Amino acid sequence: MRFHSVSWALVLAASAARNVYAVSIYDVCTVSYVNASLPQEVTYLGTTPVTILPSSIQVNPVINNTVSGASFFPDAEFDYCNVTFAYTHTGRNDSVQVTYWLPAPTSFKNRYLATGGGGYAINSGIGNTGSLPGGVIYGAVAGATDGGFGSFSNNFDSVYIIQNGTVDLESLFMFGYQAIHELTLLGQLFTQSFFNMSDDKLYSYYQGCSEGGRDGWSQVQRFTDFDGVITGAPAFRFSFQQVQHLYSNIVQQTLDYYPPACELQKILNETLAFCDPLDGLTDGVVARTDLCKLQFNTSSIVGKSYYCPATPEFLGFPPAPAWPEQNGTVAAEGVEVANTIIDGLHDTDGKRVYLSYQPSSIFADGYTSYNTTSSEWGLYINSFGSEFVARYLELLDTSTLPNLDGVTYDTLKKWIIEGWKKYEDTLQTTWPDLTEYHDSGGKILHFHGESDFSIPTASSVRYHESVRSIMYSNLTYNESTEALGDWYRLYLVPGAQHCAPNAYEPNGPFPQTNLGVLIEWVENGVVPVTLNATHLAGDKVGENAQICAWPLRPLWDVDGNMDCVFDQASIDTWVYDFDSFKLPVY
Ligand SMILES: *[C@@H]1O[C@H](CO)[C@@H](O)[C@H](O)[C@H]1NC(C)=O
Ligand SMILES: *[C@@H]1O[C@H](CO)[C@@H](O)[C@H](O)[C@H]1NC(C)=O
Ligand SMILES: *[C@@H]1O[C@H](CO)[C@@H](O)[C@H](O)[C@H]1NC(C)=O
Ligand SMILES: *[C@@H]1O[C@H](CO)[C@@H](O)[C@H](O)[C@H]1NC(C)=O
Ligand SMILES: *[C@@H]1O[C@H](CO)[C@@H](O)[C@H](O)[C@H]1NC(C)=O
Ligand SMILES: *[C@@H]1O[C@H](CO)[C@@H](O)[C@H](O)[C@H]1NC(C)=O
Ligand SMILES: *[C@@H]1O[C@H](CO)[C@@H](O)[C@H](O)[C@H]1NC(C)=O
Ligand SMILES: *[C@@H]1O[C@H](CO)[C@@H](O)[C@H](O)[C@H]1NC(C)=O
Ligand SMILES: *[C@@H]1O[C@H](CO)[C@@H](O)[C@H](O)[C@H]1NC(C)=O
Ligand SMILES: *[C@@H]1O[C@H](CO)[C@@H](O)[C@H](O)[C@H]1NC(C)=O
Ligand SMILES: *[C@@H]1O[C@H](CO)[C@@H](O)[C@H](O)[C@H]1NC(C)=O
Ligand SMILES: *[C@@H]1O[C@H](CO)[C@@H](O)[C@H](O)[C@H]1NC(C)=O
Ligand SMILES: [Ca+2]
Repeated sequence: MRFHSVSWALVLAASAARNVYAVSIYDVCTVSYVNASLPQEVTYLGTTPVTILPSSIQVNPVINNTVSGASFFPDAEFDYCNVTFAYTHTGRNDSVQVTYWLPAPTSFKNRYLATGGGGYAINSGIGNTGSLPGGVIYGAVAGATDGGFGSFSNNFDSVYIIQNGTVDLESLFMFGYQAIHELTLLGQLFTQSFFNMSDDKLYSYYQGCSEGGRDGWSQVQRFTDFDGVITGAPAFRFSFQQVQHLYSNIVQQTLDYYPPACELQKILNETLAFCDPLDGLTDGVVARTDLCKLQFNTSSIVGKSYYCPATPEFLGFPPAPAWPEQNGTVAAEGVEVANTIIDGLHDTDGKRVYLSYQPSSIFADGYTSYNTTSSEWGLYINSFGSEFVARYLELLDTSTLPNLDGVTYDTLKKWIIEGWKKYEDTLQTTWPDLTEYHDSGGKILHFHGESDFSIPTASSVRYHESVRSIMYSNLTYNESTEALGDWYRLYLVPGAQHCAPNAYEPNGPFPQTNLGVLIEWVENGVVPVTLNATHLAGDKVGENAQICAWPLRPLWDVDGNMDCVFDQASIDTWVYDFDSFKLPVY
């Protein structure tokens, strides 16, 4: 009873602090009301003066909007006020467009959500398939920016090179971290003013995956804008991440063996079949890629026959060339290529330069192309890695390297170092001391698909370990893990691919309700001991699942119950010594 009355008092106090909005969306979703809610004079976003361009303001209510089938938020129907306008950096005469989706006044819950991009995009699109609905359905004003790159669909790579050798540094800093920071500070001002919040607490969140994950870290490492952030599969340690996309190509070139695409798919399928049950549950999901690394001897695949039908060129993600029908048996050279890819980049002295994908990931960087004239398999140059070297290192206005002639493992290392130095203060995004963010009370929910084929899962583990060891150097492993877990938690999502569920492991769950979980943590103190997830496909579609927090690993018993266990040998497979470098690599 006592408890009961105490919680009632808290509930009443909480609701008393919130505004009651009598107005309808039609009353306030107008150009004049939005205009009046925005700063009329030069305003400072942090230290940066900006001016809103009043003639740019566009506003319209959107009623009964429905969203469904998204990975990062549940299906929903909602109304929102669709606001778009531009501002200029005072004195620079540039133009940065932002868009904010505001919940109807009756649905607003004193929350703000900033969203980020993917690839070289700084937003995930500004329609229902982007990230903005994910905020509105939780009562948050949700914002996205065009970074000043010309339009919401123009990416950073289309504006960075003014002409060969001449770069636009302003756009680099905007992409690196500044645009999301400005989007956030402006969005907070606008939200408070639009909803007459006066002194009410506005909870601020960030959600993004891939480049959007890096965007999130770029903020946490520099600012204290947020109460909580969600960073999925971040594209950080940028030069390492981008150059490693070329590693699979260089493995093939070095070993002089270009596996037919179907041979690599057969190696993948055999890996999935052997490693699936190691986690205790035979469900087609490799929830323990670490046990897979420890126990699967891939030479058992040599000699197995494979078949694949012809497939047309695919220019989506990940891109693939046209492949003919393929029949054959797995060669020892094919297995060696696969093993070397998974082992990760070493220099010619045998010292480790970087880490790689987990077994169970498709070999997207290792795709090969078929020459119908010579009937031979050859390189299919990875587009991310190739663009990074051509555009961001060589500063050429092109998306591709013409070839990889003469490129060795040592060349990759050289490119990594060059990019590291060039972009250390903008794109690298691995600053490991998060004291200011932590002291401000901020929370971090970091997740990564365990079968990610585009950003190695171990890349996230490494950064989490860097933060743990830098911030808690005086504590034991267990003490520091516990202390860090109070505010920064990492989850590896079984079977998930890059920021999405995985057709190869359809029975894996996906953390669709991350923002709901983060809100519970920030606003109600509910620590996500395990991460809430949902089966979005497969045999258990619609069912709930829970995902273990690193360093604990999932293990199912004979009754099909999952435990999160501590397994030192498994953890060790995730930790790497980059002894090729004298400097620490966070
Ligand atoms: C916005 O407000 C300013 C100042 O009140 C006014 O001068 C301007 O005309 C308004 N613009 C629009 C588009 O309503
Ligand atoms: C939201 O506003 C933008 C800018 O005016 C417009 O292009 C877009 O079509 C609007 N979306 C909807 C659903 O009304
Ligand atoms: C929105 O849906 C409600 C309930 O179905 C309906 O009454 C209303 O007319 C719809 N409004 C618009 C603008 O479509
Ligand atoms: C600012 O930019 C606009 C549009 O790009 C251009 O018309 C104007 O001349 C510029 N003003 C200055 C002071 O450069
Ligand atoms: C904010 O206050 C103004 C002035 O009282 C009022 O016109 C407006 O409707 C209020 N806005 C909301 C969202 O309640
Ligand atoms: C691999 O497994 C998938 C089903 O997950 C199947 O469609 C494909 O044909 C298999 N590939 C080979 C080479 O056996
Ligand atoms: C894997 O199997 C091959 C062939 O049976 C054997 O030669 C090799 O030693 C095994 N490797 C390991 C690490 O056990
Ligand atoms: C590949 O094998 C299948 C049956 O396994 C057969 O139908 C097909 O003709 C073969 N294709 C080629 C190109 O050898
Ligand atoms: C395909 O092979 C032919 C014959 O060897 C060669 O002339 C041609 O350059 C090759 N094409 C590509 C794209 O490598
Ligand atoms: C810029 O470099 C690219 C790649 O080398 C080249 O194709 C292009 O012609 C160059 N542009 C100019 C204007 O020199
Ligand atoms: C370890 O360092 C942290 C942060 O500086 C400090 O709060 C804590 O008291 C220290 N713990 C011990 C056991 O010295
Ligand atoms: C957890 O996920 C289930 C669906 O699997 C959902 O119904 C529930 O609301 C989620 N919990 C939170 C806190 O979002
Ligand atoms: Ca399994």
